[in-house]
Amino acid sequence: MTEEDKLKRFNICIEQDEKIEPKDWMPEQYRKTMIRQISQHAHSEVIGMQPEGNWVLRAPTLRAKKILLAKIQDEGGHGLYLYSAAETLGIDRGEMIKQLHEGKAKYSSIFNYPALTWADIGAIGWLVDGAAIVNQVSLQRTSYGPYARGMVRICKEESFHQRQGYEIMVTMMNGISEQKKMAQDAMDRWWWPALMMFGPPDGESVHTKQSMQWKIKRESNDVLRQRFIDKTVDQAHFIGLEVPDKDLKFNEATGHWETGTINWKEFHEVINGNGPCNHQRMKHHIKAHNDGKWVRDAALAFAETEKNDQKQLITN
Ligand code: BYC
Repeated sequence: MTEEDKLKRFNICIEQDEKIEPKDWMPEQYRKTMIRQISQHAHSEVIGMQPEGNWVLRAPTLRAKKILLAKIQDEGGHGLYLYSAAETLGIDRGEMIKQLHEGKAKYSSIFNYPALTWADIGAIGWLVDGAAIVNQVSLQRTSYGPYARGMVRICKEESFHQRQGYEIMVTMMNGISEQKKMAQDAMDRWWWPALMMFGPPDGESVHTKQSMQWKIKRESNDVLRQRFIDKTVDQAHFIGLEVPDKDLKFNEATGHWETGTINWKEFHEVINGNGPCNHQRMKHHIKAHNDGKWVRDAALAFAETEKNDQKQLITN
């Protein structure tokens, strides 16, 4: 089959909403885009364990600690599914980690903000996982098979994460005035960064047009951001939280909440390495990776022994 025929077949597949699978032919740029997005998604899941890990030893009850531990473990698992999905495209996990450590691969801007109080754990679950679900429900229909299937499982777990976060916020808003203040303070600090998670506005998004044509992205950054805003503003008001936006208003004609302007200068600062915690997050990841080298070496040595034992068994 000529390259032209292969491209034709690929385009028909996309048009008919069939999944692209690892051994299928795909344009090199499609492969590169998928590796970029899936590996950045995987890095986000793993780096995202850090702000929450900060609170495991200070969770207010045993129940809260168990829930938080389970959630953090889930995030690690999501990272693993996603690294595996990216590996089906021909890149090695070690190479992806190297790109992260060298600053060549990004991870979500949101994880460069600190988790200062227990209410931040509520805000992360409710707002950060809430935003992630809106994005990931849409990605369940992405055109690359292994990524789409990974998203189905991840969304189920994110749904539990979002609810546990909202439960923390509800508890605090039903508490004493200090707890209410703490919950509002967390809302004030996490609201705008959560809106930035969806990426730059459509007019400035470099990858959206091509990614939508290939059905990698099924909806644009602004469409998903608006969906999150509409859901979340009502949830905030229901428990008595204020949205930190003096320009927020409900547009009766469109049925949507309209927000003030997002500080895109802050977003660019954060994704270019200058957020409040970028340095700390990378330093911690590099240290954990280096500290874990002996585990990887031991696992490889064990696999080698097993392989040799198998060989001997066959020759005997
Ligand atoms: N942060 O052309 P655009 C979680 C970059 S973790 C950093 O719109 P695209 C959780 C973008 O990469 C869930 N960078 O790009 C875990 C590009 O730069 P490069 C994380 C961002 O790809 C633990 C440039 O800006 N979810 O839930 O079409 C605890 C131009 O952007 C961001 C995912 O990773 C950002 N926010 O669209 C709790 C979802 N936004 O690569 C919770 C998967 C944009 O050219 N990813 N950039 O250097 C996606 O859906 C898409 O990649 C995005 C961006 C919507 C994020």
